[in-house]
Amino acid sequence: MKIGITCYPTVGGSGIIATELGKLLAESGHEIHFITSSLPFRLNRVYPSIYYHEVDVNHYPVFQYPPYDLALATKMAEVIDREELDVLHVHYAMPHAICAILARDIADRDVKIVTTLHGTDITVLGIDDTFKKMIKYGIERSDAVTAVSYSLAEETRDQLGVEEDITVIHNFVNEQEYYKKDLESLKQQYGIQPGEKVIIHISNFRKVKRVEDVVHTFHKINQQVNAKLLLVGDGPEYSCVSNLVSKLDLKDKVLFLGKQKNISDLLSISDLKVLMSEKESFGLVLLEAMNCEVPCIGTNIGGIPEVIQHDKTGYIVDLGDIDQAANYAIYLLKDEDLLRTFSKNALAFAQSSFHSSMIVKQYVNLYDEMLQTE
Ligand code: GMT
Repeated sequence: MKIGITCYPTVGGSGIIATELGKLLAESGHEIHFITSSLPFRLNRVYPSIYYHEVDVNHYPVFQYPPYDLALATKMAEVIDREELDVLHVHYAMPHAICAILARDIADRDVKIVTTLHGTDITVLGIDDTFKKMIKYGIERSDAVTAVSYSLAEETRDQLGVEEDITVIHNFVNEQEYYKKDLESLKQQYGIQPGEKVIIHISNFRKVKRVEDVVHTFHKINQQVNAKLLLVGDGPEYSCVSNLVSKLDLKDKVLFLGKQKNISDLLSISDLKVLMSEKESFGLVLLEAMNCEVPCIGTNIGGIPEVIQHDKTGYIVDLGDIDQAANYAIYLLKDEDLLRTFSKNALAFAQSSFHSSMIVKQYVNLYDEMLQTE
């Protein structure tokens, strides 16, 4: 098949999924055309059957705002015709599905449009009446729609009144990259003492991630377990979080690592992952952790309970319940046997339910079904 892929190419779960999917599809013999505003950050080497078509937005002085969406639709239409695409798979309804629909109208040949919903377009934009109708239109005019969790599919139906089928295809990780490595020396380089436990949080520090809850949870854990907290990522809440760390006198215990590329190395030196988000359609970082044998504590929100098996691979707590999160963490971190069991369970669950080979097959089956129905 010849498959076009559009996503936000910068750091973020949806961009990672779109790019890794393209790479795996190319490995299994399909021809992939990325149509994006910049080179997807995970395309870090040459792949013979992957092509990249850059969307360039002209900054004519007459336009008050650069027309990115129209430039994208034009580029999509050009690629559909020139490369004879069978499928155009877009990640995010807003604006990518809308652009794809416009491109299909402009192009001379037909193409099947698959839209994958990742969360923010539904859980944030879907609440905004300005965009609601537009997002619904994008979903209804796609040939197939997928969501990364049952929770997101249900929320889409509830919020937008969409009646079309939404196929749930969970996220996956690149197992070649996410596995537990022996990196004791890295621990020493970070000043982590032997016997000290490592708790990790990775996010883009948006408000919805509630990183302050992570710090409060850690504060309680640290009163009973000798531990360090690794905070990975950067974003709007960074300075609030940093102030809180100082206020709680945790500066020696919390390491702010900023944006990092080799996340699996950091996960490999971690004992527990904490994600206290108030919105999370899936929580790809949890799956990354599980593949590196790290149990997780997460909130009872969105897709998180589909990823964490409570009392087996980690624990689920109510939103904002830092006491419960800390109690579970202390209980787990104090019991080496239980911690080892949870680590093994986490890896086993990731492999049995979210393995990339299974997930990619689900996308290919969907493309096949769509191409067979006229
Ligand atoms: O979480 C973010 O802020 C980034 C966002 C994105 O667009 O990459 O993540 C969303 O998509 C990921 C991949 O499907 C999911 O794992 C995240 O849970 C989802 N984020 C939210 O729903 C807030």
